[in-house]
Amino acid sequence: MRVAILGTGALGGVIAGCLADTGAGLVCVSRGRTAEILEGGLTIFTPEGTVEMIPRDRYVLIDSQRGPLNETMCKSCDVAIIAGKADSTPELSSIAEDIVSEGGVVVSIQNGLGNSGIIASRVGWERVVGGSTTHSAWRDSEGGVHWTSRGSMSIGKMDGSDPNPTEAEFVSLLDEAGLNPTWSSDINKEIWRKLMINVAINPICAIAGIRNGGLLEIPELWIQSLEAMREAENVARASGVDLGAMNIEDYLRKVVTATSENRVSMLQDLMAGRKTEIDVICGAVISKGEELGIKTPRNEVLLALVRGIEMSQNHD
Ligand code: KPL
Repeated sequence: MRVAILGTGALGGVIAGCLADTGAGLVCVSRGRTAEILEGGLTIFTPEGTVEMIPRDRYVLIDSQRGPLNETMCKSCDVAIIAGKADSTPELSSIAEDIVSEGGVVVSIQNGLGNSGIIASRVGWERVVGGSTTHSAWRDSEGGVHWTSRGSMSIGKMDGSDPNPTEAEFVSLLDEAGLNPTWSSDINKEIWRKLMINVAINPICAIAGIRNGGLLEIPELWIQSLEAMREAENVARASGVDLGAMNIEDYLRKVVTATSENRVSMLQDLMAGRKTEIDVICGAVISKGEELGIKTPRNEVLLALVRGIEMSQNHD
């Protein structure tokens, strides 16, 4: 099976590194400085403290800034995994359309709502697989990927259908790679559960400039995180997402504890002067809430504060 990873940043790097230990053909798509770094191989610091070096000859590297795909790469992959930031989804979907074979599929494991719809507009819903992951990672300035906590991955069709043979083979491959995958018959629920976590952790840790574990040490912040999460939960339930009976405080505590040493992706973005994913996180909750007549004041404040910081760093 040949797999392309579109957006080989922190999480994409973890997936590439794990797949490198399997027999899969690997294509890493990146751009600019990240592509330059990948020219020298990929270094992964595992949660167990070992360092893995993935040699450059283990993957084909495509710098997406260097123009259209080489003809030999077109339709060459069975699966394209989109692992980039939400604002790169339109560009990465177009690359996915070119690189994936006729019977191939495109998997999104990104944060936020709405990525699947953008991908479907390029390749059709029947070829889109939604996803969500609790693996967490960050990348240092030399491009080293620090896999901070070993989690799991859920993937599934947005209509809840069973996996086709390519999708089933892909799940087995992720399993062989040690990425703890499961095929979900309700991936929309998994995407919303992850969104609730991102709403609770990302903006507050980014604004306060703290690691995830800091939320447990500062009760005033913990209360705000929980409130933001509750708003997202209300919107999810009103949208018809079957979250079942869940204790959101326990769930949040479990994730914060497992990722306590992490600098959340939004904090990493602000520290690097990059645009954040606030629009597809709090922004998505607010607009869904507006559609359904549900108020989301915490999310509004968090969105405004993060946008304010972005603007002070000269973003649009
Ligand atoms: O998804 C994450 C992120 O950093 O974006 C969490 C789960 C909050 C881990 O840090």
